[in-house]
Amino acid sequence: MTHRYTPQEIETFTQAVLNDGYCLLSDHFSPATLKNWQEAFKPLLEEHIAREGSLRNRGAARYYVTLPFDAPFADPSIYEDADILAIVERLVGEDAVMCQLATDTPLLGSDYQDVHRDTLPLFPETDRETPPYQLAVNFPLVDVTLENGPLEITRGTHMMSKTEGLRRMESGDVKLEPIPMKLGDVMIRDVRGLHRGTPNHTEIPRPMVVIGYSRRWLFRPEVSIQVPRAALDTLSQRARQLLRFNPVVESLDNKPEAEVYQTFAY
Ligand SMILES: O=C(O)CCC(=O)C(=O)O
Repeated sequence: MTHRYTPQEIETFTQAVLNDGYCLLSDHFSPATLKNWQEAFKPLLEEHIAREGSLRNRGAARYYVTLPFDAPFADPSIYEDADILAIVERLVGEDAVMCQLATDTPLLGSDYQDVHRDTLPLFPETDRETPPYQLAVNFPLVDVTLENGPLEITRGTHMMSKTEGLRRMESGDVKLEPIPMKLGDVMIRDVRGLHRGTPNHTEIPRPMVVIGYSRRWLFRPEVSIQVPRAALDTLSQRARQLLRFNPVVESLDNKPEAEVYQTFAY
């Protein structure tokens, strides 16, 4: 896998995540690849809504759908991207794991979510934050505009308690900023940064992929990637290393009744 960015640029992105809580890599993934994902995702979203649409656990008309570790989504050009992994390793360690492959999709009728973080603090009794331990690599399957539900995110709140982050929002020191993204753009974010989903005012769903990478010792029972045994032999050394703590399954056909990741906002 080849790098697009120099080591200095990789360091700049890494520092942005450490300081602001996120960075953006413009025009990073091939739009043609993502259009294939978009086509393959449509029936998965429909099936998901038919199966558990009534749960509405992400808010009205907003769905969290796990992607199967199968073509086209089990794509090393995406999850083994050299630049992204270089940034991920600097943030959560060379022995990082990949623990989540999923999507968030607001539809017409969706609303503002409550401002939240995607993880609990490691040491809640101290009110202090630590270096990063869980990252989301987010990229949309359509262009994200101000009309179709951009993620709104705050800078710097990953390094303070939620209470303090909300207080600074209240006082105006910290602002929620909408992040429009083109197909191909990638955001790497520390999931502790305060953020929220916003309404999609268009008829077209706005899927945002989330690939989770974390420290090797972090256990989030809500997320995992079921790796089909038959795929194991086709994986690179790097992929096997990244996926090493995920369950290996005989078949991807036995889906759980509902998404396991129901409680999501902390
Ligand atoms: O995809 C989005 O717009 C945000 C969704 C989100 O933050 C969540 O459901 O945790």
